[in-house]
Amino acid sequence: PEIYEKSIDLASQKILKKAEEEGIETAWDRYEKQLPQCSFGQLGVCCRNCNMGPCRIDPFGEGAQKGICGATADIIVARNLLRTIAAGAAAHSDHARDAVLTFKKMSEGEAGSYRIKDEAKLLSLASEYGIVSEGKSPKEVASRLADTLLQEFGKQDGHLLCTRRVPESRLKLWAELGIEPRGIDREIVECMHRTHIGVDNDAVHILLQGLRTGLSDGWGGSMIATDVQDILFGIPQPRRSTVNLGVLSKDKVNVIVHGHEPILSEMIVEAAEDPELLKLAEEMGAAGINVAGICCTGNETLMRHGTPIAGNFLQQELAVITGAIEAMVVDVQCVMPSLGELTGCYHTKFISTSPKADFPNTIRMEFHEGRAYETAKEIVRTAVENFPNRVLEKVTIPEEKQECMVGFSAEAILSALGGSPDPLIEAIKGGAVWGIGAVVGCNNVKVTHNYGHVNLVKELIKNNVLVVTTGCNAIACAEAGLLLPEASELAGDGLKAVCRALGIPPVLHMGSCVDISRILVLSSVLANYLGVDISDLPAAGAAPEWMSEKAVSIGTYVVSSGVFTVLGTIPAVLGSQAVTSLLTGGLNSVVGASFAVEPDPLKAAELMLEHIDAKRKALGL
Ligand code: BF8
Ligand code: SF4
Repeated sequence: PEIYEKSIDLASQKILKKAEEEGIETAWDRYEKQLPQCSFGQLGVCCRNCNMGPCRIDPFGEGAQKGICGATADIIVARNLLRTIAAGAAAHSDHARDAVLTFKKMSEGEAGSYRIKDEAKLLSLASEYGIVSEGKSPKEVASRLADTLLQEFGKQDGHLLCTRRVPESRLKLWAELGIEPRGIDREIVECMHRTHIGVDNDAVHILLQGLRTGLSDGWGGSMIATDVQDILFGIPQPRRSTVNLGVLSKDKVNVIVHGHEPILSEMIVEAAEDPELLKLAEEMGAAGINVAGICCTGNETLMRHGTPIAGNFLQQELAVITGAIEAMVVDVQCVMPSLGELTGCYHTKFISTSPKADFPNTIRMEFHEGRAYETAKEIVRTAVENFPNRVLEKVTIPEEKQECMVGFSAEAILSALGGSPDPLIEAIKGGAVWGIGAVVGCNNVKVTHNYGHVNLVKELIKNNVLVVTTGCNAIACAEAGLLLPEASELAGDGLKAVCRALGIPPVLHMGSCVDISRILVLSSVLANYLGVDISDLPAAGAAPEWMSEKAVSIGTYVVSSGVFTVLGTIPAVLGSQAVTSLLTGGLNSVVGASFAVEPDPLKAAELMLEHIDAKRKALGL
């Protein structure tokens, strides 16, 4: 494809051109080499769950219709989907576990670099979990809370406590369906068990476990991650920052934090302000130290400190190709292993930090809570000492950078509304805000980078739909200038007036992908305030360019929570008519919401608007 077909973003196009000129390979080149992609894989009808296989079902009905064990396309597709959900839920929830373990160690004085940043949130969360805080020190409360949260992972009986935030009607429905999540780890393990050869072999039965596992992520793991990170690092509040490759500095040391866990990136941001390292930077001839984020760890520091973001998922390689990065520091998730070879073409040091995640050609600097700040300083020092190795002839930093306004946690949104959801509810009732669109998710080389994100969101705000965003969609929107109050010029008259009155953008950045839990909380608040179920709200979700297993888990819990969701790239389920029609229709009569698949962002917006119209009508609006 031509460069403009790879990305709509000018900065990215410039660096793609540089890559071409330098003969550097990117994800787009590797995608081309994969074509045509395996159609059995695309349809989800290939099974490798035992060593009699691999088995595959002939989608045209001429060849094999059953695997060796007798599994049909329906069974194979459902089992594969369940494993995908399990992997996604595991990624979010294992991240959450590490946050809670850090929190626990902090409370015991074993993680000196961390402290309780938001005591009010600590106390309110503790009381939600039934922990009495009177007469206890904040650290004692934190310790008790950490123990309770850790039990949510390994719980052997009862259900997840987090789900008490859900409207009564929804909780009752889950209980009736038998999908109220139990222990977080338990749901994931049970998925692996059920998909072993000869266990669960009914597509519907398998998928119900998928819904339960998704819910254990959204209302469990992801929500715990968000809450604990807020206590440790603060609840995000509105602030301004800048995004895109142009945030890289030509005269400062550029340190990229890429991955997902603020446990690391928070420390790097702090270390970059250390006088000792700033002095060293000066000695190395640099004008300072510039930390910029990529992917969700970038979203975390953006939301809490206004640290700039260099790009979203498909810009990680491009950032290196600018030739301006001294260190690419990564932890877990969405980090391309290609960065190993790629950083070798430039002076960039590729530093891996998670005990769980190593990559080719990295410098290992394992990160442990006990000496978090010390390690962060060593990492930043490595970057600073690398500054003199920057090769000026190889450096191209695009001038494109865009201002944005971020930091819209549920708490911040409520306070922007004056402390109560009432003004938003009134705006929805009056029709100025026609509905709410939650647009989230990744980039995917199968579609033009940022095209789906930006066009879908623009179409929604044009139609007075207030958009909430997280993850790589949020970064795409920021790059397109949609996260500014001025972007309300692109909104319909109703939304424009509301944004002006409140001084907010028409697209609200709510955080990283685990922070989709903030969207869940917000929808619960609105539903409870109106006295309806989440599925009654004039709201719809979308993931226009999704690719990760985490996104599948997210889609599953969003739909199971009652929100219609449009996917922009096609999931590997079309090989089963039964599974496909359940996901895109049948689920409506089960959980009151379903999926749709629509690659064209304008048509996707239309589907969301139709859904919102129908919900408004049902509410008598
Ligand atoms: O957790 S949106 S590409 S970075 S998976 Fe990954 Fe997808 Fe981006 Fe954040 Ni979320
Ligand atoms: Fe084939 Fe069944 Fe084994 Fe899957 S579990 S590989 S369908 S025999």
